[in-house]
Amino acid sequence: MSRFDFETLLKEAESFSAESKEQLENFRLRFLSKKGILSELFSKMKDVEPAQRKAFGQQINTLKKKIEERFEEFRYLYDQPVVTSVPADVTLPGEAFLTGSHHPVNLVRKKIIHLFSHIGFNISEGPEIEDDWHNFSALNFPEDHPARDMQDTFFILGENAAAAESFALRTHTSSVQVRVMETTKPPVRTISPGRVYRNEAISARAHCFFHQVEGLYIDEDVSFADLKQTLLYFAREMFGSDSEIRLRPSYFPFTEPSAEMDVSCFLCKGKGCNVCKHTGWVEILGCGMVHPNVLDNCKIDSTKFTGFAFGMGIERIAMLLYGINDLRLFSQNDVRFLQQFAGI
Ligand code: 2U9
Repeated sequence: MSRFDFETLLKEAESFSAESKEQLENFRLRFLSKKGILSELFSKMKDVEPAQRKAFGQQINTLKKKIEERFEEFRYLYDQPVVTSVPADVTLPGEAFLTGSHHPVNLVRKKIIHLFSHIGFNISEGPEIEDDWHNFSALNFPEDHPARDMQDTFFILGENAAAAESFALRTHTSSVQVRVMETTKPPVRTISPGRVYRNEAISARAHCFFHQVEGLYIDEDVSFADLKQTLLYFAREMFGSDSEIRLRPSYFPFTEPSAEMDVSCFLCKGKGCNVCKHTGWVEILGCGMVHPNVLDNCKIDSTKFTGFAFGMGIERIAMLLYGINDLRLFSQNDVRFLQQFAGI
């Protein structure tokens, strides 16, 4: 066999496998070294007839490619560092690494948004600094309502005394829904999540700001039965499919009739525990049929349209779901608190 029989050399390269580092080195010396076959082949190029030179060159290149490919394949295998240290103790505990976590208020807010979006509610947002009209008057708050008091609301006082009390930090996100009603023709089906402010002394049970989600549905023939069914859907998605709800009469200036909704205690299933104070029920939200005055204030014909509304505090729901007993934890940014929500 001629030393330069391309077919044979190519087959040799293709079938090459190194079972040791030495075998690989021999392969390198035979083909790739300065005195190796490839080098010799390249030096013969000049002796080949010009007409055959191109074909000859192509054959060398094909061979070279194959040889280098095989060499690299085994070099990778034998070039791995030799581990001389003691093998790792696989029984040692792994090294802990910190991952971020979602804030519980965000977890609950996202879940509420998600499940209302499934039944056709969109999301509306609005300003946190509100005028008196959107925060109070349009919502049928009488002029002497205690919520309008400096003791309950953070007013933003302008330099001009006459302008004083015309702006405040919103006390609920209903103000956003007033804006939606003013600019949208029914049907309106929207939820407004957001931060709200109340002039309260900070304690485990009260804070000067918290988060709400309010819902509003306005159309022809919207009834209290629609409200009940929507809230039952919400309770079962949020607290478990075996949840029941009950409505107790209440009062809000912006709804008539108004109610407070309890959900059957998802912790003790009615047996009685500290969370439900041994009643089997936990208060979750307020709701009602939108007061006709509110519809008229927003230029929606209250003889043609009706609507329901509801509102809930996100922190309250998070406290119930995750067993949190102090409102202040939500805004202290203590990583020991926040870390407990990693992976949820
Ligand atoms: C419009 C008309 C009516 C929203 C409603 C409640 C009842 C309610 C509280 C729950 C706990 C506030 O976070 S909380 O302190 N909310 O009880 N909210 S009905 O009613 C509306 C909303 C918008 C235009």
